[in-house]
Amino acid sequence: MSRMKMKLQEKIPAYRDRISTLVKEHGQEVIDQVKVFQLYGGMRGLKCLSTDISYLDPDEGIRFRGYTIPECLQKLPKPAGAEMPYVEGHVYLLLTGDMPTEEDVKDVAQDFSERSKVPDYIYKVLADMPKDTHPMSMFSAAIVSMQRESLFVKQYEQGMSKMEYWQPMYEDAMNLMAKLPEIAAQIYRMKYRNNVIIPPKPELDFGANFAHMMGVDHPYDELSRLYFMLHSDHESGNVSAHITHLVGSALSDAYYAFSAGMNGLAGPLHGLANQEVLRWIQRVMEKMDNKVPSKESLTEFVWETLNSGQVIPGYGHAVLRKTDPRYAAQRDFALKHMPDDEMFKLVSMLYEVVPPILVEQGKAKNPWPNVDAHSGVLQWHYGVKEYDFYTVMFGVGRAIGVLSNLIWDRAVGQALERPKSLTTEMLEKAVGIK
Ligand code: CMX
Repeated sequence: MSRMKMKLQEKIPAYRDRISTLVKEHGQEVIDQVKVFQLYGGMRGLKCLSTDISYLDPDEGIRFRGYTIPECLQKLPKPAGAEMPYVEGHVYLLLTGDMPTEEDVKDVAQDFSERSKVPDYIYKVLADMPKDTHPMSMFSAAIVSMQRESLFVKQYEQGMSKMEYWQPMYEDAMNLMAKLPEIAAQIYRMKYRNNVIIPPKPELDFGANFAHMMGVDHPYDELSRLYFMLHSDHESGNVSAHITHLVGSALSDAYYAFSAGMNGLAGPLHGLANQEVLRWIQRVMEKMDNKVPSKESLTEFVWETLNSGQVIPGYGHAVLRKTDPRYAAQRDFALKHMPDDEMFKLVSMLYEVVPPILVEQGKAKNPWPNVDAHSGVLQWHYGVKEYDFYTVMFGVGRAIGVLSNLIWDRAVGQALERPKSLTTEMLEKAVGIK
């Protein structure tokens, strides 16, 4: 058994006891109240989910198992001479809650490399899809096509105790995570590089192997490690995390649950915003004859977008009320590696121009940039210009968080999710409308 799985096996019983005490002794205590607007307003702010894997503070941003992004970047083990930590170490941290040692990380890396072979039939499925299929549809289809590999399903069919559910879920989740970099990179090469596939190098770490299969040189390996870590988790209420959890609550396996989560990530208000940002930036550049615009003309363009009833992609957030630290981490990377990039200069100018406009417009609760405002420009700089693909990379990162949550869901026996709905008439009566 891997060190990581052993660590989980040690931790799960005490955790189960903690939750069962909480529910048994305090199950009837009220922690939040539902307001009418929340029923129509996407349940915004409603405290009705629980996870210990990450927590999103509106002002501070995300903490992974209690660690801020700068703390993770500093404390997680790194490959020799590298700037960014191993993704494998971040997986260990999210899943177990403990900062990994070098040995722990090597063990996860070895485990991933043994699980990384993608079944050949996946490439047949992808090759048969129409050429104009969106890469996120290909990604989701590849994941759900592997559902027949699920160990959870096989063991469930044979009959298994509820206490054991987490074990095959762990196997499915790890098998899936290990295969995603190759699936993503091959979708890219199939679609945008004339189907010239670069075979994996299993001796490389998660991020470096992805960069290698994409065919992009250093420091794209560093960027990939950073990118996957930053996109891994954002507590439980965002669409991709919540769907994965919801579908998993029906005891659907990791393949069904995660592909459903990816279909949610593919929405323009969620993960697809990173492609929308690039599309929008391209429109600005085209309008300005591919030169960085003046602040005045950029201001005009931002207002034009707003006045035509569209959102400024990459700005605003359902929970955050300050600049997203994931944006800040990517900005630090750009300042170090590509300070003179024209598009980066434009992104920096947007950072100055957009927030005061959104404040003046007075609608968005958060005028500051989110993760998606910066990710595309870094990819573009290293030649990954096919922005339809960006959400797939978001998905590879997001897998780490949502699949870790799915393992814990089964470990603590999270129930089938089934909230209650009311009719409009009932609501009108409840508030006294006759
Ligand atoms: N540009 C223009 N208007 C915006 C805006 C933006 N970037 N962000 C919010 N608003 C508007 C909303 O559309 C809403 O308008 P209506 O009242 O007319 O419906 C109003 O401001 C209030 O919205 P909010 O409460 O501040 O934000 P929500 O929680 O409803 O939505 C989000 C959050 C992210 C969907 C929204 O800010 C948005 O559409 N941003 C642009 C898309 C984006 O960047 N998405 C990526 C988010 C990160 C991720 O999940 O990947």
